[in-house]
Amino acid sequence: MALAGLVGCSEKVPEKPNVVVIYADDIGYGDVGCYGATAVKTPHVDQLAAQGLRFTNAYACAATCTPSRYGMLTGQYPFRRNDTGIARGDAPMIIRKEQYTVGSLMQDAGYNTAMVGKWHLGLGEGGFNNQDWNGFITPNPNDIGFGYTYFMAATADRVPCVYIQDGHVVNLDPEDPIEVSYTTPFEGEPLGRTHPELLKMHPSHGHDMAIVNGISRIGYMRGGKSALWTDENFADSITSKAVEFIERNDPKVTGKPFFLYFGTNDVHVPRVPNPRFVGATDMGPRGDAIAEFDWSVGEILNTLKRLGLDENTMVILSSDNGPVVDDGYQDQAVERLGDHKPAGPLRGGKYSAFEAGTRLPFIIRWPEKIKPGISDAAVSQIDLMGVLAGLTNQPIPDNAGPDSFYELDSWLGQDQDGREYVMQQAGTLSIVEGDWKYIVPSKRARYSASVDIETGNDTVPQLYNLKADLGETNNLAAANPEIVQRLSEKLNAVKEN
Ligand code: NG6
Ligand code: CA
Repeated sequence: MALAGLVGCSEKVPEKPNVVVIYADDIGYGDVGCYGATAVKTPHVDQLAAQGLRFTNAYACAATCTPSRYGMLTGQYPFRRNDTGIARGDAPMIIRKEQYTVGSLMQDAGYNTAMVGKWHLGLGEGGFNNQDWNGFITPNPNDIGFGYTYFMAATADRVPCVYIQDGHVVNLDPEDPIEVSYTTPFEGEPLGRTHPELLKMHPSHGHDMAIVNGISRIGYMRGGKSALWTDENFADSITSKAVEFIERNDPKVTGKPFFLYFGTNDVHVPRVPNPRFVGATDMGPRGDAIAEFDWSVGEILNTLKRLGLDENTMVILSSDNGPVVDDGYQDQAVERLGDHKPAGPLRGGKYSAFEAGTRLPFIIRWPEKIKPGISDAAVSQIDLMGVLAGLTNQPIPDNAGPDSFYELDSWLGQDQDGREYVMQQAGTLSIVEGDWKYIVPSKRARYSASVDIETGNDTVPQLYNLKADLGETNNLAAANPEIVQRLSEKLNAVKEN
């Protein structure tokens, strides 16, 4: 059905659109203007929404980064494997070399492809204290469908604090090799916990190991001085690489469309926006990092416009998981939050099975095909592969993207219902179907004090009517055993599929 709409015989077959996925880190449902934020201005995100389709009911696969990205890029639920939790900075590559990704799909469909920014899905084969950062690191994202790559291995708060381009650490001096360990400090290297006087930003919990750029991180690291990043330049650096990729891959010159997966570091910790954005909000670094994110979005949109590519480029903007205020650094995020509601009307946050963990801003703009508006259709990032397959008319190999559906119609605003159900993963699994959400019972803690987030775990089944009770305050499970049973059976069927 979806395909017929695009390649119908009465219509001229349109040129395949370029596709840009802008993927924020830890930006919540209420963090940008078009979803209700007022304490920070996000004119570029808002413009994208005004010119495109803004979804109110869109989900990431999980409430943390690694599983969310795994699901979106492979089309396989992260809970199907036990090694998709938040990855260490030296984790071996999680997506296997032989796995099919959205990058592979787009290459097969004739696109030039790239991933720029945050990776956090492991690298190489050695892994776990055994990664060699000084040669060609393989396998890497170039092996799974991304023709050009420029990224950080994990997160800004995890070592090694270096950029990697096409498998090589950028600006590495061979005379000063990098050593990384996640278990043992290197002799003579100052640490956050032993030398707090060297820090310009102090941890609030964890993050007391290697010091890079006056900020202590997770993990130990030595060497690689010439390759170390400067947090203040992070957005500039990755945004310029993304812009250069678009410029180099202008289809008018290459004859091929492009696909860019751009993962920002904003607004993950440590939040150290460029001085240009310091003071952009009254909220301190977390608010200023949102302003910096918006700037990055603007740079991408301006580039598309300048090259005359904006009409036939599908821009998808979302986030990997919900918001957290104190995620481990004393950066004034709590003290200066004011009235800002990072999760908007939703309960929970990052790490949480409640809605704020996975329900996120989700905007798609494609002027040639999508009528601007708001969609309440249920959509999930797990469908990126299916949607891009439909969009490019490119078949997916049999075993690829097993959980990804051809939801092209809902992503283009032509179907107001969307997915029949949406699976979510936090400490436990949940399923949303229509107005109902069911959270599987779990013995895990109900509250995480360090981040001040309700995790959504409970030892009893939870059932919420999201239409009547978006804030998930009224557990209706006991009163509706048959709905609990139906959703629980559905969830198990998907899980065991
Ligand atoms: C947690 C970190 C947190 C953040 C998160 C991953 C501590 C105490 N907390 O373990 O700061 O890095 O992992 O975030 O170390 S994510 O968005 O990449 O999933
Ligand atoms: Ca994240």
